[in-house]
Amino acid sequence: QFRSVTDEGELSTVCYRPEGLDRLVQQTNFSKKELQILYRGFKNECPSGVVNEETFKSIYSQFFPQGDSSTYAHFLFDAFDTQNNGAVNFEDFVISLSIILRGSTADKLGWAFNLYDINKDGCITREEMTDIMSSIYDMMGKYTYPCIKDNDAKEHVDNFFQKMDKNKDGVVTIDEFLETCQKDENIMQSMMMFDNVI
Ligand SMILES: *[C@@H]1O[C@H](CO)[C@@H](O)[C@H](O)[C@H]1NC(C)=O
Ligand SMILES: [Ca+2]
Ligand SMILES: [Ca+2]
Repeated sequence: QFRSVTDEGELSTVCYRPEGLDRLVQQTNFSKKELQILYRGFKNECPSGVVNEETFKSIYSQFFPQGDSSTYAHFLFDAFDTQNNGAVNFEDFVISLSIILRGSTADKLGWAFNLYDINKDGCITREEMTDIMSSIYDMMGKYTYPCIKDNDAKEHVDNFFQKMDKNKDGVVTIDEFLETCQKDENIMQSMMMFDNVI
């Protein structure tokens, strides 16, 4: 629902610390008005002012009722939880959202890399990519995509490493990832990147 903020032409009166809001106008590519609308939605969903992993899981299960989205929601939460403290506040949330919706291509790719790098050590391993792919397949559900077999996840991962792992050392670094993705835009689509599922 956050995608349509720009279409939502109504003005809102929200109680938000003006200094915080001005700082977010600088840090993100959202206008003050968009931030106010986002903040109202955020407070509505999460009156406590922070989102935890359970909230992510519950939101994703509503969007993907036919599958099991809990593992993907867990990975996604970790990517939003940049301070790694189990809670995503409004600032964390809109900074990621701004990158995803309004960032440059390199920004978006950097965000996706961080999502796939499950243990956040700076490289994507085959195991990490397999876990991500499986979580996406689980989320989509076997009934919606009956032709998906377990083998497809492995094929996706093989394909990913063949294209990305330039020096063949078994891991994909951010440099390898950016270089390959920026040369070949179709990779983004074929890898089922987050555009489809966030
Ligand atoms: C805002 O957009 C510009 C241009 O696309 C980009 O370079 C910048 O990184 C973006 N910032 C955020 C936080 O998304
Ligand atoms: Ca890693
Ligand atoms: Ca490599």
